[in-house]
Formats: sequence, structure tokens, C-alpha cells
Amino acid sequence: MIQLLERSKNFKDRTALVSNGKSYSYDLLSEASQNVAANLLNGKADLNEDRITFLVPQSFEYTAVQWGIWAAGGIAVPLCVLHPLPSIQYVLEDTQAEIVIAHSDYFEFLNPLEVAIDISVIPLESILQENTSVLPEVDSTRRAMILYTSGTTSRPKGVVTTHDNIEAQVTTLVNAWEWEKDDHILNILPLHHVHGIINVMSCALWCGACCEFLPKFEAEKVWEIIRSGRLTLFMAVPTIYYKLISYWENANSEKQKKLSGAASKLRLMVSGSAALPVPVLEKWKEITGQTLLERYGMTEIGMGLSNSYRGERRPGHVGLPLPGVEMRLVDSENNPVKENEPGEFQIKGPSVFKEYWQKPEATQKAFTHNGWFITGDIGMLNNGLYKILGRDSVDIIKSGGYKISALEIEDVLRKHELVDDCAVVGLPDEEWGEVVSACVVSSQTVIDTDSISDWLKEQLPVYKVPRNYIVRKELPRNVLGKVTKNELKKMF
Ligand code: MLC
Ligand code: AMP
Repeated sequence: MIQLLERSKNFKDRTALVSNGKSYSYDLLSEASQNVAANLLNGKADLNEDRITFLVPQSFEYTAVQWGIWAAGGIAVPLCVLHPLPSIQYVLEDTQAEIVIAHSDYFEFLNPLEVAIDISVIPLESILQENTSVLPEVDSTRRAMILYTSGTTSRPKGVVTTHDNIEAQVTTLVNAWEWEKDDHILNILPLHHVHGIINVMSCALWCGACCEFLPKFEAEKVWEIIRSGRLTLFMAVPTIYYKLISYWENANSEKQKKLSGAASKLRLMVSGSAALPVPVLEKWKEITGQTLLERYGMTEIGMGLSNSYRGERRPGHVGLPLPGVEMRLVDSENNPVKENEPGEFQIKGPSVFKEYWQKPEATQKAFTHNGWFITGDIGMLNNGLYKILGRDSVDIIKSGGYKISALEIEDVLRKHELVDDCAVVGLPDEEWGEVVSACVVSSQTVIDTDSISDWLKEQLPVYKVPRNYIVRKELPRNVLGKVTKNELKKMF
């Protein structure tokens, strides 16, 4: 948000980002973002909330583009570098963006869209070229960012946050987890979701701290960086801790000691985006001495609940509301529930998003009449701390920390020539939390599910592609004809 640009003046030659082995100061970041803003404005006074999409890998340039869009008065829409063309096209069309800023690696990939939907691909280099312009006064109540998230509808919805929303999301974490300017954090998370953008990158830049990018998660590289001793903070999804533990377990005992010793020195390690299995928390504590701090969040609200930085971090719990976050736990009639009774989390406060992009009905449905955001997450207060029990919908799957709509996958899968009908569920999995699994109805008795997966990978991000298939003559249904997904899960 624009407030970050103003604050960066306090940090001048401190290192803001480490990217591709190079360090970049706050001054350099600010200068690059002003060039981006001037090039985007190209004579205009203000972008006035034009949606500016960008397909740029995690890097100094990513952040410069994000800040530049904000400085010019635009709305930043980061695209995922791992997504196939139809997923990118969907976001470009939904936001009605006119341009996409792209790293040269993606020119050829984007080429078909220049013809199909008349989008202009602007090379990253040209948008970074030196330029000056008078920058607009951007009011902090204006829209700043759109992130796409799956829900109970088939296609992802664009979650719109204002500059003020983002400031609230950042400052609550900075306060709760005692961020300071000498912190150094590694970002291994994708930069089209709040975990990487807000909790890691923006919190660091708010404080004058350093955010180091590692564009692709690799357990060995992450351990190497932990061993370097330069990190003070680390944040990841449970799957990443699972993968780091597996790497540690395969190392020899001498190496294990070194890895453990290095990890024990960080001041804080956080897990979130999906339930942290207690065995993972316990194993991590055993090998590093670190009790992972688990917190709960959502694209629409930033972070909502967190275990304590200085006090108790209870396994299997997500703690208490963060400063500035109002939270209530209610039954189906929106009446508060008692301790130890399950209810749904509802959230209010300055960090809660403004709207779903151009979906007024969906936005209205997402809030109660008196302004509580309905999360769809079920939890309970247990002995003074909250615990997440699950979701109110079987159609939402969390895999590797990504939120996935079963309905979206079903809609695509039904278009395959061998698929007459299908139903998708998430099956519990130690490593991924849940794995996407599909029951296919087909007139063929034997079908090549690998070829179905290959076909799906051209339409959907790889983490949405089913890992397990069963083929049946029909789907289990109740008397009303609705697929009984809990029954289906048992069939796998
Ligand atoms: C990938 N693979 C999967 C999979 N994803 N298998 C099952 N389920 C999945 N979900 C397979 C690939 O097909 C491949 O198989 C192998 O795993 C390696 O693939 P990869 O793409 O290289 O995986 P990797 O880089 O290891 O990815 C794991 C990960 C990634 C954990 C780094 O999933 C990730 O970045 N997750 C974070 C998502 C995130 O940021 N969520 C936050 C949302 S915000 P093969 O056979 O080809 O080897 C939010 C709010 C909040 O939730 O509270 O924070
Ligand atoms: P997303 O839409 O990608 O932002 O995902 C948000 C969802 O992730 C929430 O609604 C929860 O279902 C889930 N989530 C986030 N943190 C946790 C956690 N600590 N435990 C369980 N679920 C979580």
C-alpha cells in the first residue's frame, strides 16, 4: 500500500530485498517504483484504480512493480507464474485489465492472449526504465489490490483490499509478533496470496527489515539459508515444515546437528494457511527446539487469530484474535455459542476486505446484516484459546496451503470426452493436508487417468489436478439427488 512508500524514506540505504543473490536498498526500491509509476502514468495524472496485472517472478522487480502501481493510483493484480493460460486469462478478463506487465520469460506464453482478448503485454524492462512524473495523491481509502481466491462458487473471486485494509493487516502482525528493523525473513511462498505478500514481504518492508526471496521452494536450499545464520524469522505452510522435516530425517547425524543448531537460533517460526498437524509441530520442536506459532487467516481478512508470541502456543489451537480484529463465534442463527461448543468464525475490523471485484451479490452474501464477515470456518473456544474444527463446506479443499474449489475442478473435468459426470473431494493427507481426488463416471470401463491429469494441467494450476481417481458407473446421491461427498470420501 502507498503508506509503505512513504515509510521507506526512513530506511534509505538499509537492505529491503535480497533477490537473485543481490541486495537492494529501500532507496533503490523507491526509485524503481517511481520509474514504474511514471511509465504507467505516461502523461496521465492518476491511474484512477485501473487494474494493472503483472506476471513477474518473486524478485526485486516484483516489488518495484507492485509499489509503482500503487504510486500511480492503480490496483495491483499479481498473477501466478505457475498458472496455465486459461487461469491467467480468467483473471485478465475478470478484472478487465488492459495491460499485463510481464517478465520476458512469459512473452511467448502470453502471446495468444494478445490476439484472443486484446491485452497489451508490457515488457518488465520497459516499465522499469528511468522516467519521472508528478505522482498523484492517492487516498488510503482507495482500492489497492485484487487477489483471487476460491470459494463455494466454481470460479475464483477477486478479493479487493484498500490501502487502509492492507495497512491494518500488516500492522496487527508487526505489533503481535514484534517485528523490528533488524529482522531478516525468507520468502518462499507464492506472491499472489496474502501469506507471502502480507505476512512476509509487506510486514518486513513496513519495518525497514529485509525480505530475501527464494523463488522456488526447495528443502535443501531453505536449510542452507537457515544454516547461513542470517534469518531471524521464518513463515510457511504446514506442507513446507513437513518437507523440511523429511529432508532433516534423511541427513546424517552430523548434518542433522548443524541444521538443528541453526534453526534453533531464529527468534520466531510461524505456520499458517492450513491446519498444522500436532505431530508436525511436535517433530519440529524435537529437532529445532522451536515451538511453531500457529495462526489463522484468510484472503478476505488478512490474519484473524494467533497464538501468542511471548505466551502460550498451544498445539492444535490458533490462539486469540489479533489486535484490532473483532471476532465472534456463532451458531446457524448468528447467536454466540458457549465455550466448548462449535460455531462459525465471523470477523469485523479494519483489515477486512472491501468487496469481491464486481460481484455485489457475493459481497452482500459474505456479510451478516450488521457487517460481520462470514468466514465459513468452524471452530471452538477451548480452555481460553480457539481451535479450528473444519469448514462448513465439503466443496472447499486445502492442499499445500492452497484453497481449492471442488466445483471448479468438476466443471472442467466434465468437459473431458471420457467423463460423463464426476465429483471431487479432498482426502486427508499427512504431507499436503488434503489431496484432490476425483470420482469419474464414464461409460468406458478402463480409462487412462494420467492422460486426464495431463489434459487438466493445461486448464488448471497443477495443485488443483486430482492425485487419486476412481471410476464408477454412478455417483453416490441422497434422495434429493445431491452427491453425498462424505460417502464418496469413504469409497476411495
Ligand atoms: C504439487 N504437487 C502436489 C501438490 N502440489 N501433490 C499433491 N497435492 C498438491 N497440492 C506435486 C507436483 O505435482 C509434483 O509432483 C511435486 O508435488 C512437486 O511439485 P512442486 O510444484 O514443485 O511442489 P512444491 O514446490 O514442493 O510445492 C509445495 C509448496 C506449494 C508447499 C511449496 O504447494 C506452496 O507454495 N504452497 C503455499 C501456498 C500458499 O501460499 N498458500 C497461502 C494462501 S493464503 P511430481 O510427481 O511432478 O514430482 C491463505 C491465508 C492464510 O491461506 O491464512 O495464510
Ligand atoms: P485462503 O482463501 O487461501 O486465504 O484460505 C483461507 C482458509 O485457510 C481459511 O478460511 C481456513 O479455512 C484456512 N486456514 C488458514 N489458517 C489456518 C489454520 N491455522 N488452521 C486451519 N485452517 C486454516
